[in-house]
This record gives sequence, structure tokens and C-alpha cells, in this order.
Amino acid sequence: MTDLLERKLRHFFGLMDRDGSDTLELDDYLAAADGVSASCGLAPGSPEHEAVRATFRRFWEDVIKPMDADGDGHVSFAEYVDGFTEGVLDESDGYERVRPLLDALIDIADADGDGRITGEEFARSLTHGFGVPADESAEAFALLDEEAKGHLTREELQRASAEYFLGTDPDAAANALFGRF
Ligand SMILES: [Ca+2]
Ligand SMILES: [Ca+2]
Ligand SMILES: [Ca+2]
Repeated sequence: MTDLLERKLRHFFGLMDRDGSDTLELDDYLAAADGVSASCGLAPGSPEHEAVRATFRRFWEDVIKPMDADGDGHVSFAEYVDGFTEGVLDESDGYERVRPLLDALIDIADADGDGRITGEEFARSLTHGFGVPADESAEAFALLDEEAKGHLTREELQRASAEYFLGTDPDAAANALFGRF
């Protein structure tokens, strides 16, 4: 794994570690689900809120929990890097395992369902779901919205996240996707 990719993963790991334990647990993913849901105005306990929680829970079960090599119930950064290398980088279709969560996240971010993620929708998800500071969300959006059209398409966001998690270009705009690192 390149140093750049490891730095990007370290940053994303820190964002997902919502309780600051320096390890990932199911509760981190559920806290992120609750944050995103609240930012979209979903009532706690509503079917829509439960669906968001189910998506994050599934991602934990399918992708993150298997990385817990020593079985202590916590995924450390070392386990995360090993798991990511084996499960995503070294598998030809490894990234496909991450894509359903990204699709679901984009669905949630696109609050009005028009297929476009505006700067406001983008910032709301990043800030409330992942704790990215608002100014960094705005900065990321401006970099990603290269044509300054005021929104990102689903395809643009999918491409940006693939570049974030797989790419090795230090100058890629997508490196800013989750804020500064
Ligand atoms: Ca944690
Ligand atoms: Ca562990
Ligand atoms: Ca929208």
C-alpha cells in the first residue's frame, strides 16, 4: 500500500471511529447512521431511519467485522489496513464490496432524490454522518465540482470515492472527498 493511500485510509478510519476509541465497532457505524439520518430530518425509529441503520449495520457485518483478525470485537487500524489490502486491493472485484454502501450513502445524501447532490446535501451528509468540519466539506465540494455546476452527479461521486479508496495520484481532487488529512 502506498503512503498516500495509507494516509487516506487513516483519515477515513478516524472519521468512522465516532467514539474516538481508535478502533472500529458496530456502534461507530450506527452513530454515523444516526447522524446522517438526523441531518436529513428522518424521525428516530421511523422506517426510513431504520433502513439507514440497516445499511450501515450490513456494511459493518459484511466488510468491517471480518477484518477483526484477533476476534476481540474491535477493528484496529492495523487490522483495517490488512483487511482492506486483502479484501479490496488484492481482489479484482474487491471494490465492488464497498460500492453498495457508497450507493446507499449517495441515496441518503440525495435527500430530494433528484439524482444530483448539491453542495448543501453533500455538506449535510459529510458533516453529520462523518464529522467533517463544514468548511472542509465546502472545500471538498468546490474541488470535486470541477465544472462549477452546483451539484455532483451520482457517477461523479462514485468516481471520486473509487479514486479516494484506490487511487495513488497525490494531485487528485478526490483526495479531498472527506476533508483535509
Ligand atoms: Ca470506535
Ligand atoms: Ca481486533
Ligand atoms: Ca438532490
